Amino acid sequence: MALPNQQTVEYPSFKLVIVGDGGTGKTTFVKRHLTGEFEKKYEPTIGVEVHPLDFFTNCGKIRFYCWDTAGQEKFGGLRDGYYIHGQCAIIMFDVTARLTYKNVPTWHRDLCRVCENIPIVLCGNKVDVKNRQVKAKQVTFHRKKNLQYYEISAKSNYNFEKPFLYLARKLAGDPNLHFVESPALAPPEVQIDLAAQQQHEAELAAAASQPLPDDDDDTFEQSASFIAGYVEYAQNEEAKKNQNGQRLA
Ligand SMILES: Nc1nc2c(ncn2[C@@H]2O[C@H](COP(=O)(O)OP(=O)(O)OP(=O)(O)O)[C@@H](O)[C@H]2O)c(=O)[nH]1
Ligand SMILES: [Mg+2]
Repeated sequence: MALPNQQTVEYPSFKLVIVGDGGTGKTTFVKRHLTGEFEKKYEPTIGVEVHPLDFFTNCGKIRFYCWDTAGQEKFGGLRDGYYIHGQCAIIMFDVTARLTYKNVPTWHRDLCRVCENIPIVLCGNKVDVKNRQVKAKQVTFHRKKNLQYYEISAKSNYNFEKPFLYLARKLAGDPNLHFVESPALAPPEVQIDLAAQQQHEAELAAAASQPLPDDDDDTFEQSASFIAGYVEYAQNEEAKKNQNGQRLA
């Protein structure tokens, strides 16, 4: 799936849509592979940027055309329009910002409206930060929707290849596919605390065997916005009544 002005390649290529709140690290993640530069300054993406990322597997080369979309509402551009013909996706949130995880169901819903039944990876980014707000065991959305989840850190290269490998295996229909060469990555910006991260991964694995919590994020978000909408409506009605009352008086 290439853009009209983009060179096409003779090996398999797939459109990968990357979504998630603004500032979660989507652009940083994509650029780890591409330019070898880590962008410290946060520059919000406007609309979408498409980058071809190649990987070498035991079955040959594979290319992901990464559609790195804007997370910020005001820079959203075509939004859902970018998802059309998406063949796989990454939904990213930031483990240091709870709201970005709360918004995951909305990104997932919007994506699935356009792209039905595509392999999707949920990524919790910035696990290099000590004071994370979303703990590994609190991440349950992937289990409800049958997605793959990885904890990643674009800044330290931790688990960089995992989402791509999962998607490549799904798209190739070969669970044994593996990468034979590591892509050239920028040197890690920070060293991850591996012992602490191993503890998080263990918690995640332990949580996977627990029953899912009753509260459904989707339902919660939807009923919360319904209640907020209703309160606004009631307040408007009340204000109208008061105005009419004043006029009649
Ligand atoms: N500590 C830490 N910071 C990161 C990591 N990844 C990205 N950042 C920082 O997070 C900020 C936002 O990164 P971007 O990649 O621009 O975020 P984005 O998701 O593309 O944002 P939008 O384009 O607005 O949707 C930047 O200041 C990055 O330096 C990470 O793994 N760890
Ligand atoms: Mg961006």
